[in-house]
Amino acid sequence: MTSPARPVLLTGASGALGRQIARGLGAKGWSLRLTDIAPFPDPLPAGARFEAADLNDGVAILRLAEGCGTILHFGGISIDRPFEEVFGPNLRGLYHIYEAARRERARVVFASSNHSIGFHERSERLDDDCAFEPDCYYGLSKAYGELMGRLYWHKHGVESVLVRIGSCFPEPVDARMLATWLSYADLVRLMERAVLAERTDLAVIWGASNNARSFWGRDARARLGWQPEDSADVYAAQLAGKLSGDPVCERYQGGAYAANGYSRREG
Ligand code: NAI
Ligand code: 15L
Repeated sequence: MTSPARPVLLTGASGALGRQIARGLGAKGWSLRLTDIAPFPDPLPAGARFEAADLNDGVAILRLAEGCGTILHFGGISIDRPFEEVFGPNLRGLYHIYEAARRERARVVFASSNHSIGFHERSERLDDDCAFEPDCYYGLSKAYGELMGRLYWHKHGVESVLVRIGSCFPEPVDARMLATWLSYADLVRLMERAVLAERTDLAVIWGASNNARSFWGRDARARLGWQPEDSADVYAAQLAGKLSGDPVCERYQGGAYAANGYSRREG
């Protein structure tokens, strides 16, 4: 079984996706450093250790990253919240992650989000070079994170895999997720490839399973050697009619996040 040469740091380890990644990569016997502001709720995998830290604490992040070859950055505010809440973990915290990566010559795998492009209409099929169209302050922080990745690539040669995750849950729950769903198993396989790929340079990946109704097209997955194996299509009969009833939500890829607080007057 292939293991990375240097330990992997995982932020947001106590969150929904962090726990899946810790379990999946831990089961491969990888050396993992897990961190989160909240305690890790599961039994620690054999090769893992956990240390609590706040992403706002740059010294702690630098220390946690010492000797690591990859940082899987999943920590921070993960939903639509007011600017003041998003600012510390997602903007300042992101800077701490990239400074640590520069010091360690480590690769960053950043959990970006479809909400960085959420104001594209659902009728559009987007490639990885589409314009950012954030649909909330949270989505804006993900666009900032991707731009931070670009800055550190061009200026310092820090590699980044920028994963625009759609909807990563145990299963899709509405019609929109027939396009955006990413299975946990596809997520873990993507993380494995993002760590093990010999070179990624600056790679943008659409984090979705193999969904026929996807809004998204070309990306850099071939460079990583990743292909999703699951699909939301098997839920189509059950979910196709499960719409929100809100025209703004249904118009835009970001759905409810685009609609939340929407006050634009049409015409
Ligand atoms: P989550 O909210 O379950 O996990 C985020 C973790 O970050 C939590 O455990 C939380 O304690 C930690 N955290 C928050 N503030 C922190 C701070 N100041 N310092 C250290 N840790 C802090 O979210 P989930 O669903 O696991 O998402 C993980 C990442 O993936 C997030 O960055 C999210 O934006 C991104 N993502 C998730 C999607 C999904 O469908 N689950 C879709 C798109 C992106
Ligand atoms: C996200 O970015 C969130 O982290 C997640 O909770 C979902 O809301 C997801 O997007 C989505 O768009 O379904």
